[in-house]
Amino acid sequence: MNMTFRWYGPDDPVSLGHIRQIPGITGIVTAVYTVPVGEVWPREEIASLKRRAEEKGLAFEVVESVPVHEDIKLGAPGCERFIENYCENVRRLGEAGVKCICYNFMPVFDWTRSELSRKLPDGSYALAYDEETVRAIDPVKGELRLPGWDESYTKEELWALLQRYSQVTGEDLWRNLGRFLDGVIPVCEEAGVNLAIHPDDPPWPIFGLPRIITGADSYERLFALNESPRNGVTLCFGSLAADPQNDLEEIIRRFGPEHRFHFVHARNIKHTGGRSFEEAAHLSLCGSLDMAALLTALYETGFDGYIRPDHGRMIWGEKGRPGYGLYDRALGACYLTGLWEAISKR
Ligand code: CS2
Ligand code: MN
Repeated sequence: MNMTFRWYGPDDPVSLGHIRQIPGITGIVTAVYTVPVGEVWPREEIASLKRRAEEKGLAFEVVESVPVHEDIKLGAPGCERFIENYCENVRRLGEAGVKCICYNFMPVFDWTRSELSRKLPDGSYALAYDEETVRAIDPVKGELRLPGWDESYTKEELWALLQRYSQVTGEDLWRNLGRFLDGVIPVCEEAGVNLAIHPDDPPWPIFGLPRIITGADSYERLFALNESPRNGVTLCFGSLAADPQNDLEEIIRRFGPEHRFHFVHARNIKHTGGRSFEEAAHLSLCGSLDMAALLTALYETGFDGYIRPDHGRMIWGEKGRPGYGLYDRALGACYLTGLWEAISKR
């Protein structure tokens, strides 16, 4: 198990100097943020991330994310060019020593929350998802916006993109994911890089857009699409657990022995009724997940990949990127490292 920490690059208010002081962290998880989705990352930018990390004694072996261009997800004519660019990024990252690339296959929207700053009883602030609020939103009308939405699209662009998805079904997405993996996995094999798909967050269709990486059945189907162990998963506890029907411990025990969990996002959520939830501190006693049971299942199925604390609350007056402040994630990292030590020394 390698405990890592997400860093948003030189503009992140959390510095590498802070990260190196969190006990137990061996490396960072980051990305090149200056290149448009679908294009090739310059070697100098990759090298600069590696140099900065290593100067602070931290490894740079995990990228989150190399985003997948919408044309690939749509299976649009000409998307081969974007698949080829993706392959080139895999080669360049492999040459720089990266071992694991996280990505997702969610149409248009990445993680979705209705609140970025819900005040919890202890005075901390957390991200939250309210089912009714999200259901009432029609993104095409655009009069309502959700916090954290990708502001890189204008209203017109968003409308046009949603139009392109209007006939796309879950089956279409599976077919296009299969085509993407057929192109990229052979390059991962050569480059020594694991590809790790992040589950859809939340793991159900939103705004009429299909979502396919949602639970155990998805993993069964994903692994069958391409049998290489390079074709793996970022197991995000909080994303999958948002659907109370997902039994995470069962998922870990069932698929763990296949060694396709290359990266784990460990975070806790608290179910607040139906499919609503709020994000909690990492400790089991703060949320709905039994973190000790989940880490034990990982340990017992031979997990040897990367792990990181996922979203944290805002505590102690910190201001920063929602979910990605320093303090609560650092507490989470120490807790997870402590659990792992206790489990592995039994
Ligand atoms: C992350 C995702 O902040 C988060 O919730 O887990 O944004 C994740 O980086 C992407 O979905 C992976 O491509
Ligand atoms: Mn995650």
